[in-house]
Amino acid sequence: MSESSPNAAAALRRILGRLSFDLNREDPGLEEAIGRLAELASPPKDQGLAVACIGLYNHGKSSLLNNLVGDADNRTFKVSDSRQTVRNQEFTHDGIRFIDTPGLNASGDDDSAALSALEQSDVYLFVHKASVGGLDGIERAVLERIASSWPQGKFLSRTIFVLTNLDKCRGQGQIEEVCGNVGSQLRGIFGAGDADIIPVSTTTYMKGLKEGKRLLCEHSAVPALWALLQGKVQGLAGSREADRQARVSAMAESILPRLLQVRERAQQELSEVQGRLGRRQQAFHSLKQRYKKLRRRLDALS
Ligand SMILES: Nc1nc2c(ncn2[C@@H]2O[C@H](COP(=O)(O)OP(=O)(O)OP(=O)(O)O)[C@@H](O)[C@H]2O)c(=O)[nH]1
Ligand SMILES: [Mg+2]
Repeated sequence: MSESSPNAAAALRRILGRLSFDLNREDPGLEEAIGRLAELASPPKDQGLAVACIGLYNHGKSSLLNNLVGDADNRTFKVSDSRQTVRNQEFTHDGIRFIDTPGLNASGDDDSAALSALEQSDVYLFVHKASVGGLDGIERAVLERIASSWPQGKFLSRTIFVLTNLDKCRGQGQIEEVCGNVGSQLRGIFGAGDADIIPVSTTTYMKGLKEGKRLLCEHSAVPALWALLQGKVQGLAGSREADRQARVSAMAESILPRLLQVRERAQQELSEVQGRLGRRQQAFHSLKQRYKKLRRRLDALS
């Protein structure tokens, strides 16, 4: 399969052009995977680098994005204690497109909005509430899904794990413990490589911004996160297109075998239908011959 990888997307398009039946009935989820591939293969033109923010609902994603776009009123991305963000929302600041997403697993198992935001983005912020401890089962399942379907290293090197609610942690001891736990959970999921993990307080930053208190802002660690994010964004700018193409190839390569199976089943069905048609044509032909014979006999009688 690997030798076909550069042409996998082209092969996929050729096969898709010939299929004309319900893909989902044949292979549930295939249609969605192809949709995500199509999005990735044709990104919106002339738009800046994108940063997507994902995480469980109510963990502080929208608050964090408001911090990063410098909105002291916390209004650009809607914030509330009940489930707030229900679809992806974008805002461009300082040349970066920030994408907010609905909380993971907030509506059953449908995390497709958040996962499609990842496909369209260059850098990811994975938000987790530090005060609840390590990553829970849902967060780990989403990360495992990403780890198994993305090229190795791609996700981890582009992601910053932001631990919010730093202000609610009981001292430095608890913060270090949570960072350590999350770090080892991530090593368990992604294998090698250390993740960027940074604890912040979005409420402290907001307060500092409103009251013009620089030290409070620094204490929130949001400026440190901003510097880390800028470094990642700048580091990626040059290799963006090559990275995207590598992702398209890898995704197409994982979809291609599934499509080939669907095509094989379709071909089997087609040859069965053709066989039935052939047998009917033969039966019709011999009926016609018998009719002609009978007709000749009748003509001879008259
Ligand atoms: N104390 C404290 N509260 C925070 C922090 N970050 C967010 N919050 C609060 O947590 C609640 C949820 O914040 P949101 O930013 O709306 O969370 P979200 O992840 O976007 O939530 P959904 O859009 O519903 O998925 C709000 O009441 C925020 O004020 C933080 O660092 N410290
Ligand atoms: Mg939100």
